[in-house]
Amino acid sequence: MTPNLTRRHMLGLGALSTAAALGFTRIGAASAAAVEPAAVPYAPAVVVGSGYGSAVAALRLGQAGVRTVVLEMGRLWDTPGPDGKVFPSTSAPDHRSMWFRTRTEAPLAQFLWLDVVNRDISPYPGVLDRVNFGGMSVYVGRGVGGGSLVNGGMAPTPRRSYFTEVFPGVDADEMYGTYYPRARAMLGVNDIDPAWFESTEWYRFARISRRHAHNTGLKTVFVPNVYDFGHMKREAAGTAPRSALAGEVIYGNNHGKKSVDKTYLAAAVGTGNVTIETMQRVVGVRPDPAGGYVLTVLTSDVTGKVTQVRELGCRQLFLGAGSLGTTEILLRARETGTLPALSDRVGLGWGPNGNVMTARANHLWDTVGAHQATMPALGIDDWDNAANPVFAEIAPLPMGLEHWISMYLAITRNPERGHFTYDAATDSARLNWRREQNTPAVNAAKNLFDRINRRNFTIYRYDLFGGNRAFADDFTYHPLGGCVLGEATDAYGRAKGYQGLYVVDGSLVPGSLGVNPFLTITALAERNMARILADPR
Ligand code: FAE
Repeated sequence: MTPNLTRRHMLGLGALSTAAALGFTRIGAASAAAVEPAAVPYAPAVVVGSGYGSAVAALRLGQAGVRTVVLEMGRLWDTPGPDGKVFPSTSAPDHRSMWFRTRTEAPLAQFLWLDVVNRDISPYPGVLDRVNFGGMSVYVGRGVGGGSLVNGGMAPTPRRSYFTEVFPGVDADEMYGTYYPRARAMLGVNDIDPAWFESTEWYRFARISRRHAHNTGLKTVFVPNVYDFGHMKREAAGTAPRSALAGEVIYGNNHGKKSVDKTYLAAAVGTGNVTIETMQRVVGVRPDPAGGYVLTVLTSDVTGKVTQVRELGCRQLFLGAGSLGTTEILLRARETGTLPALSDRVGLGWGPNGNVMTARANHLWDTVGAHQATMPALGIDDWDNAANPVFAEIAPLPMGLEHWISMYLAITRNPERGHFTYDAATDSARLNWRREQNTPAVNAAKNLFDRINRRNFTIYRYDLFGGNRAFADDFTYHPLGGCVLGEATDAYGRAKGYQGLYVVDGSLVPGSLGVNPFLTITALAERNMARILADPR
């Protein structure tokens, strides 16, 4: 098994593009000639969703010769719009930016307390969704590639000691020796050239924040990324089309970013065994009396209208719809009685990875630069501070003008957990998370940034997050848990109570990881798929 890009992989990428050009939502080849039940259309394996966990499952199934259908509720993102671009820019978002909205809901709602960030848009299956629950909003990606389409690309590896605490039942030697390196190679994780980082205007904002951290006696580390830093350098030199240097990130990157549609999923389609179908939302799962499962799938058009309700059978079902999506599918199945033997742990153990954003106002002489790359490359690493562990990424705020703002995404060790309940009236999963549950995260971030402010004679910005707040504690980019490994599933993601039913995504992670999660989600999926293929159960 070669983890790196192969010829088949490139063929797969071609297949993804050609299918999109044809406006075709089914991609790949049906090759198996096995005897299959006739009652409903059937695939030996179905993968729900197409983010990190799903992408790993699809590739490894395809390589094992298993004919696999991937069902994704969003669209395939590779057809340019009238502006010649696949994704809209962050400064001028249009219908492509958000999932069925009439107005964008950007994380940073204001500037100087003014609502100058968000825009009216027409409803469309756009690439970024914000799922609003009472005390917490969750940002997720929609489309072939899931969160990899919209995220900041940061791919740090968690402290081994914390990983062991979070996953006591997982062999850390195996993870750190085999699966993290495999995931990094497949995802195309790379490091910024330190010499370029020191000299380029595009990371001046990070160098200023680093100086203030160092003044405070804090350590900083470079954060690896899946954005191609070589491409970024060429963007700066004017020899490659701009994306990270053109303000693109949360509504998609038109260049430079290795999202999983360009890595794992392209390789999966390249095996000839994997088909990806878009605008397909899985809402129901029931056991097939003949063995395996029957899914209820809604097909929608770009207006959101359901154009077809159908059933699809499979022998093996891999759920990779993300923490919210997978948990909802299983919770609904358990509570409506289609899969009643699922564990009573389904729905539990959810957390926002201790996410809190904050911002500081710098002195006039500490300019952060009008030019800022959108991919963070540096973090303040105070995770070893036992009394107050924080890993704070130095985030850009690319507004095209000097604003003297230092922005951060702090990841803290918040022990609070939420849980999901099934709401029959809306047929959906409700997240039970009270706003106060983020107080430990805010306190930890405040402890760190109070020290930085004191030492550098600076203050917080109160104009960016609404409600005169210095800390944004009401949204997360890192939804984790809901079907926790070893609780709702066995030690490899096999759902308790049923055979041939697997969870492969971020819902396996119990609410906290100490760093950004996609590398770990990918590595864990690699580990679990290796076991599942050897021992399906
Ligand atoms: P995910 O990538 O969310 O994929 C789930 C897929 O399933 C999506 O494509 C859904 O549309 C689809 N789906 C959901 N329900 C259904 C259904 N019922 N039927 C069919 N399809 C369905 O899952 N993480 C990092 O490590 N580094 C970062 O720099 C970073 N930055 C982020 C920035 C933003 C703005 C956001 C939103 C997230 C960021 N994350 C980052 C988080 C990261 O993207 C996330 O942890 C992973 O994408 C989760 O991977 P999963 O495989 O769990």
